[in-house]
Amino acid sequence: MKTVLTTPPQFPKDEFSTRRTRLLDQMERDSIAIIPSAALKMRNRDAEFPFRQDSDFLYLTNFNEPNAIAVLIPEHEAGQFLLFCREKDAKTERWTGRMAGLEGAKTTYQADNAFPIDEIDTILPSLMENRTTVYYSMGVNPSFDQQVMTWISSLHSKIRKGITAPHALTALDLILHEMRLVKSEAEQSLMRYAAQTSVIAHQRAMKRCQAEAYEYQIEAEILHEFRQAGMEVAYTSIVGGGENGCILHYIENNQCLKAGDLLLIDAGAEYQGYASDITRTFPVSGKFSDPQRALYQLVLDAQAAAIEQVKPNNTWIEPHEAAVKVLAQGLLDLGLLQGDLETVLEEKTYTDFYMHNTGHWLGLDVHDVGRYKINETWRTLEVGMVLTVEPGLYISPNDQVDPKWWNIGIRIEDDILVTPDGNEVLTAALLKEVDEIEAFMMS
Ligand SMILES: [Mn+2]
Repeated sequence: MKTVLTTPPQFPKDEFSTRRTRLLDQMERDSIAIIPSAALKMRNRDAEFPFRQDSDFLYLTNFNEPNAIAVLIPEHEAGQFLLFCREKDAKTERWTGRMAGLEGAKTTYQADNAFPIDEIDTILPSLMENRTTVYYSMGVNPSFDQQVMTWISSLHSKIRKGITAPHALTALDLILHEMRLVKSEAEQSLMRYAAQTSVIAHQRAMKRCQAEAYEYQIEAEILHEFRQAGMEVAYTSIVGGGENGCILHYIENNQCLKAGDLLLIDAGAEYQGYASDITRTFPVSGKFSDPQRALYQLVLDAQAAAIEQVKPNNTWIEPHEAAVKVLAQGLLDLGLLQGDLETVLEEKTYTDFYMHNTGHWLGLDVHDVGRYKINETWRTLEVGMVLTVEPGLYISPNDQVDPKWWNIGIRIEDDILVTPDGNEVLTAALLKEVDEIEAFMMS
């Protein structure tokens, strides 16, 4: 059952310079873009969280260190791509690991020039001289907003020398996040590779699941495969048995699994920054009860209807609408909702059982960047976009509902790439049909 992993895909040599050129081409000629790296975050006292680079910064530079700032300046004599970073220092490297340094920034990361980050307050304002527009991600990090303002105002003292300071700030996201939304061939390969590892991890969890195991033990099976492949979690895994499967972002993962319950696992690996995001729900002891099977099949049908709608020129909302329609009709048929389909859809009474959207963009961030609407209208799906399709049903104990449905929580989630012919399910190798799951767990 275990799928053999192919060789890890690599970026073509010019992937990152191509991205920068595409961004530079879309910027105003007399502008400058400033992109800060992520900072190290403290976990407690003097212990840090593992470093995770900011996704915008990573997308443009592939430079995986904190305390760095990338600067893009169209047609500037000092170069179009400048990197401020930490200077190489043997003593620091002894304690905290290898650094690229200024030379590495130029040779390995193709910066036209590199400067010590400690000198940014003097060098960056001079690069902003006579530029009118500054692109950056405003309003995301208040201290960075403040820093940009400080750099600009430091130029005002030079105005009598004939220097002009920038007078327009523009959100970089408008260009950059549209670029990130459509994945290159190389990005698609990386996402396919991350997806493969997640498939193997979910198979392992399914195979090793049994009553009386703890949720964290099943989580450990998932993590085992991620780390075996050298990957990280793209987000904290959700491993929820029985009623915990009804808590959408349950991450305690500390309860004992009971025979007869379902187990919901939402977990995905991250490869070179690219996320995968899979949810499967299956019976702890390998066999669905009748109510579980009925609801599971309904969610599965809703997911199939939604995936069918993922194709170029359909809008973002069409997969969701398809899923909701199937779920609503099914809930009526099973007696969980009353009335007629039209009223249920109009009054959204299904939201008692299905209260989230059917998916999100997927990429360097698990809930990836990119607008869902443009000018108030749902946007059109394009080749190269990647999204999740993840309908679910969550039935909490409630007087209005037959107790046989209580505490059943189900979600089924796959990662879908929009292709010229429709779509490719990147996570298709992971089984999800009722018979397949039962046969696999019993074998
Ligand atoms: Mn998701």
